[in-house]
Amino acid sequence: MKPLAPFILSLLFLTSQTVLSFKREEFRNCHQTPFCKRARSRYPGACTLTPHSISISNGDLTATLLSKTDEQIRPLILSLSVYQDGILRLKIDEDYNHPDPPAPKRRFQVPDVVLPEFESNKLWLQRLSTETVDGESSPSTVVYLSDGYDAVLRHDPFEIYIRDKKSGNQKLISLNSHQLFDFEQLRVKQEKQDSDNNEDSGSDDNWEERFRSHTDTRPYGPQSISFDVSFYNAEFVSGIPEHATSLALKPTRGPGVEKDSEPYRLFNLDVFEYLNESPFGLYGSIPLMISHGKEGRSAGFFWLNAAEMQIDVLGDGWDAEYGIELVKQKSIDTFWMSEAGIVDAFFFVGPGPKDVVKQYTSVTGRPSMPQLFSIAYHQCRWNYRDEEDVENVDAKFDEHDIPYDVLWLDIEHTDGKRYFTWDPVLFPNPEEMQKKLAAKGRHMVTIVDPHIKRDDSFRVHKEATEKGYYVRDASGKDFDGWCWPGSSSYLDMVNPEIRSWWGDKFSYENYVGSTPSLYIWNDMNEPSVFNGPEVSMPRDALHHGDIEHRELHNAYGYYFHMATSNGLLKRGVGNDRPFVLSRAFFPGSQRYGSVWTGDNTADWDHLRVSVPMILTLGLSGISFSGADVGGFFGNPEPELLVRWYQLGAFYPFFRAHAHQDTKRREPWLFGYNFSIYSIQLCLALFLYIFGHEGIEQGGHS
Ligand code: MIG
Repeated sequence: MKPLAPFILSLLFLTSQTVLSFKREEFRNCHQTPFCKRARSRYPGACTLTPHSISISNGDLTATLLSKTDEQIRPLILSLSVYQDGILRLKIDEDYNHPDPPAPKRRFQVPDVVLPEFESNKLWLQRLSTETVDGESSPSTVVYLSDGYDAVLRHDPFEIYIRDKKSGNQKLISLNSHQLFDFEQLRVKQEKQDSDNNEDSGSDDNWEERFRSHTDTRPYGPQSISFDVSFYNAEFVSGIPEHATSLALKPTRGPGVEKDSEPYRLFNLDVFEYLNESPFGLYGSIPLMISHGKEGRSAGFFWLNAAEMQIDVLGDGWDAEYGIELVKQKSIDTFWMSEAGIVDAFFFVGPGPKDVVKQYTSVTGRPSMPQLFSIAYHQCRWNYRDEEDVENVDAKFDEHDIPYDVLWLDIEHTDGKRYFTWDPVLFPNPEEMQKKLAAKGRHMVTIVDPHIKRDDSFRVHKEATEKGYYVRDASGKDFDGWCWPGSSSYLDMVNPEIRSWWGDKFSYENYVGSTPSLYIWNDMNEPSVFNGPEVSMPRDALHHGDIEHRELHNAYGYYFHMATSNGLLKRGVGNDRPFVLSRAFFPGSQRYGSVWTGDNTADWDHLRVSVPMILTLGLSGISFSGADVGGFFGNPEPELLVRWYQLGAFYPFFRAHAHQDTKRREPWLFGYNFSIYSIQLCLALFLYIFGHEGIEQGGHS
């Protein structure tokens, strides 16, 4: 060894230690998140709301919720709607007709997720019956849900539940059984209140909050919603992706759980080097939970809300510390907290897990049929350097007789991270490059991210600026954040006009150098903002219609994915199915393409956790997903890589990918070591192809 080697080695070790670590301090925990901290300190029994003026309107049950103790608060409007196949929808929102004080604006209700055709499944309620359930002192209003089930609104204490008529009216699933429900109403700051400094309104914490160097202004005060949901006779609960954790969700509160344990967080974030076995929020969010119990019995709960959410799974006996024995029937209790929005929740009766998924996807859509090529093997790397590199990699697959169908180009292929462009030196002939691949039946995928380089010579930026298409900061200027291209702005994709304009950018005419065999990859759409709070957009940024970013954060990536996917459909000519891979996701993303689990690591733990992550996505409607084969960060040892190929062959979306700092790892580069495993590799690929042919012939139902 040369004398320098140990030095370099230890240097490498040190840098890998600093690079390869999750930066916990960059992200908030529940305690640093005021709404989460407040909600978690609430006591069972605290909710004093009761329903009044219960009636039928437009085929729904409607009621007004009034507080028994606080006359100051505005009434809330509750509605219950019933849909075919045992689906109950609950909405609770402000009463916008209430005069004194009036709600200062409408809260955000997520559009474009529930399928328009779902409304035609509505069963128009004809009558309500009132009964006093055995052993209770207050009446309940009961409505028909399906032949097997009733939906019940108990008046006092206020509770909503579904009961199973066939099992002697046992509860199946319920909301607010522990009276943890809370709904913080919108307010505007009043000078007087501010100087009063009384407990309710005086504290400045209500109007802004700080995290590290960032200040988040809250012009409408705190506006969070929280409540408990119970799943009866359940053995475990799953769902609420995306977390790098087990399929059955472990309790986050209660006996035996560490005191400072975090709830499962749903907040789309660009998490660098995520941890295995963590409730930490990752790139996408689906607030759907599925319970599972004896005899294969399942039920589901879905809260359509795009604000930050935190969810506690409460361990058996969690309520003991409050000294109240509340529930007789065995249940798994959960506690849901969201920073903003409204209650728009769906209950699914099952009875099997498959039925729950079916019910959920009847609301949010079935997965779209993938392009046939996209269920084959994909070869990706950050980055294939230039056209020659592409040609060599492509040729090597043939030389070694390894099947592959798609070659990917990451951000370095662009001209200065201006998406829809090509680096003129490295990729001077993109059409020819794609045509060569296409001649062998292969496809190419290029990356298009949502941050737009603020450069007046870049047409996309120029148009977006002129048309006022960017998300604005709290002061009303185009939001300017730091990302790959440097100073960048972000398109306001919640606006359909902007989505349509974006879609046009994928025409062959606009995307110069693209051909019909080119498809798209959306990354960084949480959105990732390098210098923003928690590496994302400030919560007080403003969208179309004065929606605060905090209200729709988790849906931002969904809208970007949707706009891109519709853009590919628009370019026409045989492209009847889009293929767009997205990192961020939300309920409904399954309609627009596939997702992957982001920046995993080349270690055995990440290989293992990819399985529950992908299964959880599948249970949540996103059946077309995968993890980076080989692990994104770090260099896999040959056995890990081979095992990852073997597993990856069974991922619905099967793509090898690697960070730019890693060693090249195309499968033929491993010489003797790798060839020991190559028989297994061939077997894996064979099983994979065989499996997919089965799917192809079996067709789609
Ligand atoms: O911050 O485009 O997850 O797959 O290779 C890194 C470069 C940005 C993150 C993606 C990864 C991709 C990389 N991107």
